[in-house]
Amino acid sequence: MAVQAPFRITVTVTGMSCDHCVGAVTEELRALSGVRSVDVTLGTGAVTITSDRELNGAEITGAVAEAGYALAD
Ligand SMILES: [Cu+2]
Repeated sequence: MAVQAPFRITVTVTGMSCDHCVGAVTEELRALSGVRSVDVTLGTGAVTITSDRELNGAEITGAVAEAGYALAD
């Protein structure tokens, strides 16, 4: 049985200023296949994504952009 621990990555999203921003980013990231949870800390812009598969940078960047935000360098 191939049970794999969930993958977890933390990125920094710039420009979020309120709960609406958090909701938009969370919604887009949760739409990616395999994503289990998205945890956003508004004050720092830290976004931790837990998923069943390894996400690639382009899809994370794309989802964040879809919400109207960008990743910090
Ligand atoms: Cu906002």
